Amino acid sequence: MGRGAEVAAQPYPYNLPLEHTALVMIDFQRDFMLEGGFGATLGNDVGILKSCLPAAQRLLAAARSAGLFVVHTLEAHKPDLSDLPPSKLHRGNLPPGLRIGDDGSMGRILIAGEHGNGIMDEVAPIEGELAVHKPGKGAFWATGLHEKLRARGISHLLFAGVTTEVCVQTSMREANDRGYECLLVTDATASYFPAFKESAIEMIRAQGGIVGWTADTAAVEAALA
Ligand code: C5J
Repeated sequence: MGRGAEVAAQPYPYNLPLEHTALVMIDFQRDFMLEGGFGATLGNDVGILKSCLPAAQRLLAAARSAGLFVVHTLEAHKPDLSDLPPSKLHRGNLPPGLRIGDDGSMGRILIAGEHGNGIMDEVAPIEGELAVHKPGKGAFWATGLHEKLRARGISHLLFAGVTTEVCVQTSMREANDRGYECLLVTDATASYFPAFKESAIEMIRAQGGIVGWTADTAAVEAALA
């Protein structure tokens, strides 16, 4: 199986094979983390998400140093909205909020290629890393991500990103059902609702790790060093 590492995780230690592990950075986008984006238009206090950026930067650096494959996801729709179901377009009842595709202060809301839809500079992808546009909350719906990971022999996934209980948890559950061994890095993820973040963490690792493991960035750094 090659080189491995053990992370001090909950509910018990997590063993990862370095050549078969990827870091998945979920939706670290301006649309969720800054004023003028999708998150703000839904009525959320977006400032709270920035709390996870320092840990996410450290995690990304550790993964890059260890040679892990890195995936970045972006919740993004095509400019013609052909991948946007009416149910998603019309969800939300928070006037004067903007809808997906409308013009906002960072460009069209949640549309691929717009400035607001891009990844925060602090954790931006570099050459050789995979950036995946996803029209849904989960990273495996309509993206081809599973096939790309399988082609590289990836079996283990470390998850970070925003928001914990929506796109991160959905993606982790999708991955778990596809047979990946998943670990959520707890301080490298954030929610607009801190209580939801804590609940998601508990749900993931309950029942002997029914969705996967959890550990903080320091534990992952120690394992990858
Ligand atoms: C949401 C996400 N919350 N990235 N997206 O709509 O979690």
